[in-house]
Amino acid sequence: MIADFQNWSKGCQTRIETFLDTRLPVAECAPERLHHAMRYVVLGGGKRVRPLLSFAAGELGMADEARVTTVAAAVELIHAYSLVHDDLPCMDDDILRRGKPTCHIAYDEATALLTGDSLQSLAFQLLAEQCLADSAQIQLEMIKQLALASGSRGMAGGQAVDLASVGKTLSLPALEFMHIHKTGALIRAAVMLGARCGNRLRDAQLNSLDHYAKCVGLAFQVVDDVLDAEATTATLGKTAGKDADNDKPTYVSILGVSQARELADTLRRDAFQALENFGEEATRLRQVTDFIIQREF
Ligand code: GRG
Repeated sequence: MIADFQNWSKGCQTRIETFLDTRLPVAECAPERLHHAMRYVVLGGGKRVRPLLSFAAGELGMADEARVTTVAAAVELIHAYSLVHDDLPCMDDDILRRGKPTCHIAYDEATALLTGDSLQSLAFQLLAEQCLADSAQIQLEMIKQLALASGSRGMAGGQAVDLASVGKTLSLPALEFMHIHKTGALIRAAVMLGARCGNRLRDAQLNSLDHYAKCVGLAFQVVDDVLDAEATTATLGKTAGKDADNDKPTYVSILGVSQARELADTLRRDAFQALENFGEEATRLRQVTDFIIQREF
């Protein structure tokens, strides 16, 4: 079973890497420095958790693999852009990402800003230039969903709350609100866009899947907080212990490590429950959920 998941996830990771490699502008094309930086931050790193979720949800929705590859790549580009901007001195100010110097360290701040901007634009270009759903209306809804998930009512909004909460004590619901937006919205989009490339799922099933995605998004963040507190910089490929150093409220600062781990398990159970009306066709989603909960980096 584990070997089967490893083979499947390797296949997905190779597919997404090859697709991104061909869709990112070549480094030799002007402006060379910007294109080089875009390729530097996107290619050859990261766990590709969001693409794995899109592929697993795509299998559930019986979606065409080429369509899912495109939406998975678009979501990963938005994620990569968010990491580049998050690492800037005006935000988290970090020097290490995916085991190598952050974009503004390897290049410069202006290039990092433009790299993030360009990755975000490329994501929407990919979604607009190919047929990804059975109707133009569904495809437009998918594009809107990614825009909402990325913007002020999604990831960027969550980041704004995060920056404003440094040095403050947050209640658990306030922390949850922040993460549902900052991390959860994009994870939810990864799942829903993957499923909506196909046409198998009815509205009630899409609602169950959306609930699953919300639970997984939150679980992802709870585990991220635990890893930040417990893992090493070498294992994570990014600076460990940043949350405590920056005096940021986290699940670990509010609950402690062991209760935070219990919360991750509860969210895993809730996620599995949301999938209970699905059969074997949701096996990949269950496996990706466990990969997210059990990951060590
Ligand atoms: C700058 C608009 C804007 C948003 C930034 C997502 C985010 C918001 C910042 C990232 C900072 C951070 C470490 C958030 C915690 C959760 C998270 C997104 C971790 C990194 O994601 P992984 O573990 O990374 O999927 P890889 O490198 O594996 O892709």
